[in-house]
Amino acid sequence: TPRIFSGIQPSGNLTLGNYLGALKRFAQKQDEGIETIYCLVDMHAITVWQDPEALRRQTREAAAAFIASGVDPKRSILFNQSQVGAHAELAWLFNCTARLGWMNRMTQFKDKAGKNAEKASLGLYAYPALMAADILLYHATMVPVGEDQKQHVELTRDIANKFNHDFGVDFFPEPEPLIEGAATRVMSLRDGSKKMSKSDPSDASRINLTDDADTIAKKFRKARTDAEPLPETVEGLSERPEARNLVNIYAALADMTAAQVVAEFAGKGFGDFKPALADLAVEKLAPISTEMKRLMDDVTEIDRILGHGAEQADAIARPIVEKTYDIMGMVRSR
Ligand code: AQP
Repeated sequence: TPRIFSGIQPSGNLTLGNYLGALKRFAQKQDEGIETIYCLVDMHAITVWQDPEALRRQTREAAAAFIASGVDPKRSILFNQSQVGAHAELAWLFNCTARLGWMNRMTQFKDKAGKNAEKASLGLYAYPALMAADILLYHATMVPVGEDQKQHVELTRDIANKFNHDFGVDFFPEPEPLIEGAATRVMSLRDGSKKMSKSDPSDASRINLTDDADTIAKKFRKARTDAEPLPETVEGLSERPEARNLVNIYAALADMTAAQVVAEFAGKGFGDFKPALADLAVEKLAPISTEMKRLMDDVTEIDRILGHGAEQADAIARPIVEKTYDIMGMVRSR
């Protein structure tokens, strides 16, 4: 049976990129009646420094963002990773399956470690093995992610395949990345060649889910663009990354295709398009930020949801990690 697993790092304010690339689709998958498991991956977040108080707040805020985006804790399992110890356990077993050469090819490590890779944490380097554990711990078959995570899901398949081959079993499925929709890679509003990211030092580069209407309008108004009007067809966007990004954001927010958006705005300049985009973004995001604020007023409810989700997740994960130890020859006698 198909089962979906995906996660988000509670490492800062969630962005419009996280919403369109992940949260909005998480809710859609749940509504399609597929079994869905969603995780706030706090153990991934600490691969770079996190202030403890900030991490606690961001984890609860990210949980609020899931719920406000339509993930229903009654129909999806929603929890934070560190409350289910099996993630760390299976990650260690996969550290012994994955090869250094595979890790060396991961572009996210290179991007995040930057020039001074000697100073990066060992955890940042091993991140993809923990992500493989997150997914395979539930025998998940589908992983909705943005374009940037495709390489990690492919590595997960390699780990599953090598494990099965090494031990002569058919135990771990090879999961598929689900990269769908008009906004699989939302770009920075300041630089059309960089992805929109919650850790970008420039706040103007992104729309945060908690931004108010004026801030959203201002950020879109100041978004970098060229001076041409919108083209007649999407092909006309191919050499215009900033314009294409804004069209894709509009399309994803409105549940349209980029071609439909271009057809509607053909010949109009950004003086017309940007305010329309800002209005649409405010219309879609304002209810989410209002609901997030309400949920954050009393975090006991969020904590209860995460605790209950962790129990549900553990009930699936525990037998799978136990079976993995057994396959590898570790004595199980308690
Ligand atoms: N710009 C984006 N466009 C589309 N999808 C995106 N995602 C992130 N940014 C974009 C998707 O959101 C999910 C969760 O990502 P994450 O928080 O685990 O880590 P990330 O991909 O590293 O995201 P950020 O915002 O760039 O975080 P930081 O700055 O902390 O590294 C994933 O499905 C991702 O594809």
